[in-house]
Amino acid sequence: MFQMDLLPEQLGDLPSKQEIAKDAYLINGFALPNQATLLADLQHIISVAPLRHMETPGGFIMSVAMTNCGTLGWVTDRQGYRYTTHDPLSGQPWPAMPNSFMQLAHHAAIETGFNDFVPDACLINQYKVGARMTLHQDKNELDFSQPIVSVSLGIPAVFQLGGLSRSDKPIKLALTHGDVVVWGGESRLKFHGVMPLKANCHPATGDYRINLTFRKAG
Ligand SMILES: O=C(O)CCC(=O)C(=O)O
Ligand SMILES: [Mn+2]
Repeated sequence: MFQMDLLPEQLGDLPSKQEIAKDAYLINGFALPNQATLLADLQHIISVAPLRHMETPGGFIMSVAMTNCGTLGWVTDRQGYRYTTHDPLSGQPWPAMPNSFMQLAHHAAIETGFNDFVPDACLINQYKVGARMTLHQDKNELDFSQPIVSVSLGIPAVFQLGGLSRSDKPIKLALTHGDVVVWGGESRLKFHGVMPLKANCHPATGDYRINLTFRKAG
């Protein structure tokens, strides 16, 4: 079990939180206080389970490079989208989820009213200029009562949050370093995506945006 050594009320002035849709929130800067630890832990994960461009079931190579930590990791290949316990590249279990990741996700969920979120999967997405994620639903998880917690690091991106049908017009949110988006409840299965990344540079990540998507998958 992970340690809970920093409660949200001990973080000092909390960043602004806004409800962007029913049961969906943006908390600006929520990850900033712990960014140094998060980035160091991220480097370790990537050294063990490198970022890679996965193939979709339809045979397209994803523009976003991905890896995972936690007991379950999300993968895609010609066989489909699914969670695995092991990294298909190395044959080894995915790296353990660091305490810093677990605490961040757990506290962001509490901050938005989801009190017992303990993720078992963290998908790490790396976007370079031009990379994007088309509108999709996160629905490979077993339990939709748990929210998604999504952390943005590095260069800015435009996040889209739509409705329960693909054709619903999405709202657009500018996400910057340290922002956290949480969606659950009535929004858990809403379509969402990321617009093609514009060229930029950030001291923490260089030319890249990193996204950490926390889920209770199993
Ligand atoms: O990069 C993001 O902000 C969203 C990522 C996402 O939706 C996913 O990995 O399923
Ligand atoms: Mn998603």
